[in-house]
Amino acid sequence: MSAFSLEAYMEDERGRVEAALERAVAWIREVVPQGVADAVAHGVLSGGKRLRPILCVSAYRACGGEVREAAYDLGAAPELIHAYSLMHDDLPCMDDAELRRGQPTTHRVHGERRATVAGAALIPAAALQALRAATALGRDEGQARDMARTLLEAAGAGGMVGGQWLDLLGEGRTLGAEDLDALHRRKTGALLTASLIMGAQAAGAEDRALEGLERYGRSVGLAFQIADDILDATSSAEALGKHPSDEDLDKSTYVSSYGLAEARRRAREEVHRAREGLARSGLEAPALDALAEYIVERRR
Ligand code: GRG
Repeated sequence: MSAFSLEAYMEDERGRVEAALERAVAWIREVVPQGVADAVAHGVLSGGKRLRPILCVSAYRACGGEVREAAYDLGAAPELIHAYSLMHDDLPCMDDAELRRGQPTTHRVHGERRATVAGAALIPAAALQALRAATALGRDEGQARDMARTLLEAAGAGGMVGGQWLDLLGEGRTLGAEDLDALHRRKTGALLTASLIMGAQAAGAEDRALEGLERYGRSVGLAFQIADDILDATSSAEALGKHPSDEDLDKSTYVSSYGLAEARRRAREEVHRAREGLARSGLEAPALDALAEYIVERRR
């Protein structure tokens, strides 16, 4: 355990994830018109922590999967959904954001129409990416379909899109603890959890491992969002590379609802739960263990 270096692990994993995302964008370029493809490339290849693919491959590895290129191609699938969600979230009809990851947002560079079409193109592309990668990893048709379903359920109205809607409805209102948790379990937690489950499904994991990862994902998802709210409230737009902030948008956050100290306490509590959930499943997963800590300690 003590020999595990998360920093080295993440640097290595990010390199492989970037390569997979470049392969995915090259494939998308073959089928969509140039202007849209450029907007896709901007949204997908503009940096970011690449947490979803790293979680996916880490779960795959923890469940005994033999890591090869196709595992990163699988991890790219939830990242394509994530990229679309950020592109659409930044649009003038949503948060009207000008800055993301320290760079002008996709619609500011490529225009609103191209950013909208590029985001929409990424949804079926992500599903196809999951199916192709599952097949390349030796899963049969039914198993590949299950993996694509995991992704699409998390991305859809019962998951991220539903969470986004609750978020929009919450603007200008004070949300209670339960509403805040319900919103973020869908908006952020569902896709993070699906990334883990897809990795586990690709490795043919048993129910006990899947349940452990589900518990881990639920807690890590909440911890991630609380940390995001803390960063939003305590860092500048320059440091975060993101504008506008939640406060500018008049959104309820864990910090506005609980205060900074209690938000920090809750984030730590969720990390503890996540690690406990993992340990109970019997999975040997130093990377996932360390990632749970990273999720609340990160600076961006
Ligand atoms: C049209 C109702 C409707 C929905 C469309 C726009 C949308 C779907 C969903 C948006 C949901 C959303 C923005 C979720 C992201 C939440 C979040 C915490 C993002 C930041 O994730 P990080 O920190 O980002 O992993 P990086 O930049 O590191 O990739």
